[in-house]
Amino acid sequence: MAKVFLLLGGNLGNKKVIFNQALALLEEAVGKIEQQSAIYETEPWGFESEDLFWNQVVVLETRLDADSLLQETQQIEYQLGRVRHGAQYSSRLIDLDILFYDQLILNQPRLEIPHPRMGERRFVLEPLAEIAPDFIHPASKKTIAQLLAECTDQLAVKKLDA
Ligand code: PH2
Ligand code: MG
Ligand code: MG
Repeated sequence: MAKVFLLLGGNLGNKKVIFNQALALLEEAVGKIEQQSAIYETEPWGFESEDLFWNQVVVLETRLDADSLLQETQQIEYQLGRVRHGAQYSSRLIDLDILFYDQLILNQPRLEIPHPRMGERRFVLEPLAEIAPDFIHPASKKTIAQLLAECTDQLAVKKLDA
């Protein structure tokens, strides 16, 4: 079994309903959820929008290999109504990103693990540090707590009450 960290993100529609559906579909298609962070309300990173994001990190145990995991998460995104608008960042109902797959390092055009931009993104590091501050990033060998301490992203990341 592999331990995988996923990031949920979305800034359109009924986020509460969509996040609950995403978690249920992940448990069906990927594996048991072992840990989940609080939900964070976050300013859009890398593009302009009035619509704030919700972000959450979950840890699952899975029998899927990394490619199958990507297929399943994309399938869930489409099932929940995701449409892609080309290469630019844009508002979306749901995004499921693979942050870590055990200590695997993968650099394929279609799939990079660990997620290549997490160090620049407070909306990833805050929820990740809540549940796994001592997890070691397999490429940089830094802990999540260290990456968060070094992160210069100033965009607002606010933990919501459960
Ligand atoms: N995802 C992006 C681009 N910008 N900003 C926030 N706050 N949260 C996200 O999940 C997010 C983003 C690309 O996937
Ligand atoms: Mg993303
Ligand atoms: Mg994505």
